[in-house]
Amino acid sequence: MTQDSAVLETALRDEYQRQGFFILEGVVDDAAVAAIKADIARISEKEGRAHTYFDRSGKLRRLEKFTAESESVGAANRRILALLQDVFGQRHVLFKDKYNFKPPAGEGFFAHYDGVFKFLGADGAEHDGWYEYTDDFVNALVALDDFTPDNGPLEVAPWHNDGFETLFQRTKQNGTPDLTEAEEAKCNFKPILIRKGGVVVFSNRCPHRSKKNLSDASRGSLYLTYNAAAMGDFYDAYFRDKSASQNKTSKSLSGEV
Ligand SMILES: O=C(O)CCC(=O)C(=O)O
Repeated sequence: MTQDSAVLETALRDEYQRQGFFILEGVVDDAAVAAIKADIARISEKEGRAHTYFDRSGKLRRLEKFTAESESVGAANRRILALLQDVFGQRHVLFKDKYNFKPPAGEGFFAHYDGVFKFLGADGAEHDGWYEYTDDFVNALVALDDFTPDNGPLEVAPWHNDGFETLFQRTKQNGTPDLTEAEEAKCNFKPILIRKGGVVVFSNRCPHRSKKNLSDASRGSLYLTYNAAAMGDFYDAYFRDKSASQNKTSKSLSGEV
């Protein structure tokens, strides 16, 4: 590690501790972005694939659980793991992976935390969303297209650094992690206008949302979510439980149409 990179990593850690997120441009180069998009297109064409979600107008909205099927996503995952190690001084493991397509006119996402909901498991018992596994998650969003004011960029607010029950009380408590309108109105959201190849690292406790894509081009984003390796590896358990969940509400979240 050079002195310059050590200074940068300390600044990023301070920023994360203050507001729950930081932005880093130029993490993934253009060739790697193109390779990820090509792999995702290939995987999304697999007939009858599980972990594939459509929006209410039938547009492809999201793909999940694909890192093992893509060399390029695997490389991005390793790059992010190294970044988290440098910034937080701690080893992380992948908790979940998703790709949001956001085609032209594709739906936005209501303001929400990540993982703060209750679900009815296959055992018929109620479980605490992601907190069923552990209680601290870091998202890395890799922008695969430039985020512009028109294409429904991610908007992030400083984190609510509270535990599950306090966060849960601020949600609609309807099987999604969506915030109530009153709580959303209290947040100071910032649109993240990063360029393709940039990364936003943010806590699952940061309220975030996005609007519909009003541009005429798709806006792809890869989300890799991590937890500290010391807490365990929950990737397979998470996807097994998500598939078995008896919740009737959307498992890929919804937003304004
Ligand atoms: O990609 C977006 O527009 C926001 C996605 C989001 O908030 C989510 O998938 O949790």
